[in-house]
Amino acid sequence: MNILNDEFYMSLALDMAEKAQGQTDINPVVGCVVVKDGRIVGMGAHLRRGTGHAEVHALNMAGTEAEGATAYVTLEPCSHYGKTPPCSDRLIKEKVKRVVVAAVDPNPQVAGSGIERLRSNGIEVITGVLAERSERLNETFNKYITTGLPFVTLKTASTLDGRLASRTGDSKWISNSDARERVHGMRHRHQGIMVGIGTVLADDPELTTRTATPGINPVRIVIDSQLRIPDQARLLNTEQADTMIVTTAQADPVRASQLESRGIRILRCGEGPHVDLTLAMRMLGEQEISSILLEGGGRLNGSMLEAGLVDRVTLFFAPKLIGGDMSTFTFDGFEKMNQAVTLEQVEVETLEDNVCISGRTRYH
Ligand code: AOF
Ligand code: ZN
Repeated sequence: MNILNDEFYMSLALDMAEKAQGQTDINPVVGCVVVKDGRIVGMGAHLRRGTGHAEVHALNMAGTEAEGATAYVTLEPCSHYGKTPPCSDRLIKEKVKRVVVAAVDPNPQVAGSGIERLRSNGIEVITGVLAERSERLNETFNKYITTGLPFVTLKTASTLDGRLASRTGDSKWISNSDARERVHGMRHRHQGIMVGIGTVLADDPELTTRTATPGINPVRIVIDSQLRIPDQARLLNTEQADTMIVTTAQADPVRASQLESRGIRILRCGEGPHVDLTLAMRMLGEQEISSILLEGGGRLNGSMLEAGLVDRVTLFFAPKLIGGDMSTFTFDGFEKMNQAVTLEQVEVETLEDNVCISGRTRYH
């Protein structure tokens, strides 16, 4: 698209926001472009929680050119004092003439009041330009800010017959290198990465972000109701990334303090014998973990799905058939087809001979 219209500039603002995914902590990704007389005079993105919002960077660049200009913002300008002052006030102060917004900010402290404030100060405001793309970029933020719960993306890499490993537990490698590279990008974009103790015992994973360019490591979260994690597990080496273990009130306090003395955070969720996953999500949210990439194994995948705690499913399939019972989802299963968890907004992508299917879950 190369016509100079609202979508042209908004897509540039969205491109900036998209590239900042994974580095804004619990904050949304936001981009802003300021245009005056057919020329871009300022642009910016929110890059880190606690630092300037997108509008502030773009307006600083525009300087006096902001007067009479149009500002394109991927998220409604804020109207509250958070870690930074309200962007809507700044747009008013700079005498911007028109503001084009993609999505409304679902933060209850904002939720339309930023737009209201601009309008009541005589600024023309247009909303909904490329809104869906903005909402998709901030799907984790949108859930967390309205519920306090982390957004969970369940990812699997399986054979075509839905197996995570061979019957002897061999899993290296199922998916191709493009799919594996994609997963590391997903790790970068989530604040937490979660596995069950079964996966730790079977694979001794590192769960760090290994991409061609350095990525950010999510906090590693292990669901381990009896603190069975072995001393030599790679996840207990916290040089590169933090580790949290989610267990129960029944867990051995001596083992817990040994682990804590190695810098591991222990979260007790429920009386046991199993971890209360619903409570775990609430407690992880309280720890300001707003997004989690769930990487299995089959038992934890099944339990999380059954408990209705999965928001997005991203499944990579390799064209292989292996049989056995190492299923991607291990749980009793629903009785009727109309109880199935269905996917919406489904996206299908081929990565050479692998296929990725992703969608938002809908529970019945
Ligand atoms: C904007 N532009 O670039 C961002 C916005 O603690 P603070 O001050 O950083 O405020 C965080 C809240 O501000 C966040 O929850 C969301 O509602 C909004 N983020 N708003 O106008 C931005 N990052
Ligand atoms: Zn703001």
